[in-house]
Amino acid sequence: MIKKSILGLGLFGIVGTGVVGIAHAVPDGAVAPIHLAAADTAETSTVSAIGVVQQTRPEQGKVKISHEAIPALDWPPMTMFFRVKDKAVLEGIAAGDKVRFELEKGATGLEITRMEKMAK
Ligand SMILES: [Cu+2]
Repeated sequence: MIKKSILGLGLFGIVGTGVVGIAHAVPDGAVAPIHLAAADTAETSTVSAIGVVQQTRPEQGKVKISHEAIPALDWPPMTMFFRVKDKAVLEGIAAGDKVRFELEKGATGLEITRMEKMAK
């Protein structure tokens, strides 16, 4: 089952209106700098998702994941690159791992802040 948690309502209000659609229009490998017209409040919104790692590029701070649907973002299942907040997030993670990860809205868009392996 997909577990999701949303801390705060900010993400809904900001990316729930189609901004994430832009992220998904980006070709494989590219990371779009998405400007989110966020409020001044330094509110943190976190979304959890599950997927299977396809490729890690720690030196680029990126990871390719076939993720399950993410209802909180209105995303269907797909394979895509995500940016990680810190390459340490990818430590111990390899292609083929099933992972649960957390997405946060950073200065330039969504990025993965945490990732943990799940039992297969
Ligand atoms: Cu996606």
